[in-house]
Amino acid sequence: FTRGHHSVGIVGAPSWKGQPRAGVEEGPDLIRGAGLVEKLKGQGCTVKDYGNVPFDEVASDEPVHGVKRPRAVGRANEQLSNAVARVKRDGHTSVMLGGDHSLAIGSIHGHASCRGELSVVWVDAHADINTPLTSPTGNIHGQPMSYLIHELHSKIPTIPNFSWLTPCVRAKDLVYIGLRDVDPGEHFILKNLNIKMFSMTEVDRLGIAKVMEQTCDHLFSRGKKPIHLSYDIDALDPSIAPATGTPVTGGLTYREGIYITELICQTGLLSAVDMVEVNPKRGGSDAEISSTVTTAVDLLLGCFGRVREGSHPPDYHVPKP
Ligand code: 4U7
Ligand code: MN
Ligand code: MN
Ligand code: MN
Repeated sequence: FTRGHHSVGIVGAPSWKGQPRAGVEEGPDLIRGAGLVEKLKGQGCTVKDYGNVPFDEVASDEPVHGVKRPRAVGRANEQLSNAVARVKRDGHTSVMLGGDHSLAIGSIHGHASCRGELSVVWVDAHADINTPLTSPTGNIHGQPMSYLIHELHSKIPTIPNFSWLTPCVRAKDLVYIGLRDVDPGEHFILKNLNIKMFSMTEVDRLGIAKVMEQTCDHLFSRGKKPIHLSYDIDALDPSIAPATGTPVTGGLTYREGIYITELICQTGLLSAVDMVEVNPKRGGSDAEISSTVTTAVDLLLGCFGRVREGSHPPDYHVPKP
């Protein structure tokens, strides 16, 4: 009963093979354990939990073009794409719980396979647009956007178990918010393709309200497409969300992070969300883990109608004594 009725389909993606640190595969169950489904229902959403995707085993998985665990990540994302396509066919807004950020390959591909052209809002300390050949680490969680962008197709080498994937996002339909750790190859790509980005410098200069205004102006100037919000918890400052694999100091405040979700919700165009890179094994204490997980839940609640001013059902009346 806040800002209309949302129908949400949850997919757990306990992926970790896009990066080297154990623990991120526990993200989906941890976020559920913090009451996500109950809280969404409590704010008037219909929720269907599709469970965690059981990833197929891959026997041997030597690096290819420097890319680590390509076969496992390629196959997992094919499965994730199919899972999201099913959620979209069933008529829900898709919520994918990660897991490492390589899952965005399957999540965005599956979303686009059902809805066509998308707007992508990528909230992250990192741009995750290294190609296999620009990547300083070989970790696929730093590469997903490069596989998805039409304009980069010719720069992507052939990688085993990725033959199902075709690019589905235009550079002009992508906006970044929160960047503060961008590799040289990534920076070249962002500038060269003229991709809209609001680094932490722009967040400081403009304030988050103008950043969201300009994000919407940019995306809607060519017509309104369904929005795919890919939210890396490391976009937030490590003082709020420390339990993550690649924390970077100087991030978004809790309030800025929540404001982004409130504004995206208000567009009425949100069609899929990823919430990724929550890693309990990277938290230094229970308090650090729970503040990270609680923040992830709060961001998702903001995506689905929670507003800080409070709300009431349309038939509410003040009890008479
Ligand atoms: B995350 C990095 F080199 N850019 O490519 C890389 F700094 O999904 C980090 O945003 C990527 O957390 C971080 O490996 C991926 C590195
Ligand atoms: Mn990141
Ligand atoms: Mn990321
Ligand atoms: Mn990270």
